[in-house]
Amino acid sequence: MSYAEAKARYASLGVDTDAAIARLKTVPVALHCWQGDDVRGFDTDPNKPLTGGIQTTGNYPGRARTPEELMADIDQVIRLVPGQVKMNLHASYAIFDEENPWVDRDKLEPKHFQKWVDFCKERGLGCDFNPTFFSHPNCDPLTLSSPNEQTRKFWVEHGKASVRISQYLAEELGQPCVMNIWTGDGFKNVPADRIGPRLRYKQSFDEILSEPFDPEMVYPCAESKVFGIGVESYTVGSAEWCLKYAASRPDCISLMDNGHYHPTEVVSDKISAILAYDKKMALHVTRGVRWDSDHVVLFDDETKELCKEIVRCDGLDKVFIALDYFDASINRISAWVTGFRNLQKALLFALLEPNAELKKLQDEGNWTKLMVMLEEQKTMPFGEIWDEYCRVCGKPVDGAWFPEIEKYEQEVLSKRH
Ligand code: RNT
Ligand code: ZN
Repeated sequence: MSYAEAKARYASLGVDTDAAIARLKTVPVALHCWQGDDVRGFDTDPNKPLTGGIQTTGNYPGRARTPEELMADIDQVIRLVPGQVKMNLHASYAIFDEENPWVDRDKLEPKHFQKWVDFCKERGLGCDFNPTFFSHPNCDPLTLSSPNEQTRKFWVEHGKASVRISQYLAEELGQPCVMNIWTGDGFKNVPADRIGPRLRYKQSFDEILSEPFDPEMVYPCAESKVFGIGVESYTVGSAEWCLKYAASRPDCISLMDNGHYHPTEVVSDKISAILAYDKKMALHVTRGVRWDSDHVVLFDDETKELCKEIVRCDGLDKVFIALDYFDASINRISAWVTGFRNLQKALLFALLEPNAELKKLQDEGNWTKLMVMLEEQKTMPFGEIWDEYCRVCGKPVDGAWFPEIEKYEQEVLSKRH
């Protein structure tokens, strides 16, 4: 089947495939720098353990060890994915050199991210930012909720430094910067005081956000979690805590990571609930598997449902989409590209639904026809539209990108020892 034939099939449902393609091209999706080096960053000993309840497993060869290697790998990803990439950095990816020697996280400055700004400018990308509250000796293991005032202050200062860096990224790149606050604060064992850490957490967030920033350009978020590995009994920044915190301030938005809920609970159903109240929200798109919340994103049911909800809620400009996963057991660039392409596929799939017609059927109570139409969507000639989207973006179609990765592995990654 040709694109023209597939387009005609969709047109018979009232769906304009060219319009869907044109719309998707403008939607930024944040690419997480941390898939390339197993969340190690450049600001502490690369052999330190990953803490905060997150874990990478596997030791596939070719991990990026320097900013230059990581940037080269990201370039390889950008060459192979259609759509509008936005960078997403963690504070631990600060770049130090002779001119700007190492400083601890509470002393980070915009200048430590200047090379990333240059990287983004050369490629026309915006950039999101994340303070890094894990894998550091000052996690006791708590950070922003620590009862040790010196520890808590250190992390508040890190948060404030991150606000200044986010403002700098937004100004330099001319695009808003989503600044996400996630910590692994919580306990392996059953606590006796659940409210103390949550009150300190609130105070710390307030202190961080007292740092001046332009709310039109910097969007601070609170990301919740249900539990992490080694943090099974209690999480300070739970779903309720984060929702209530974001609701308490006009300048803070909710970030939902779809790996951070109970196994049968889905974020796709939560998007409309948030957008019924808020003009903005943020997502970490990932794939939870049993205890792990960070597997590579697939073109699976929940990824499709998430994207359908974004589109159906008219949320493409309201929901800030970021990828968040880290797999060290397979080629890391393939992991990045697979997840990014799958998210693009899911968004395109969602944009190709006859949503006005489906909504009408629901409102009329015609659940019979609604079910039939929803099922028939699944076998529409989507692959042809997807190929066309890749071509329009000047990026390889399915089948054409993986050989590039194999070549890069052979020529570049396999030489990293
Ligand atoms: C961890 C959170 C968090 C991290 C990144 C590295 O469970 O999802 O977003 O994955 O900040
Ligand atoms: Zn996340």
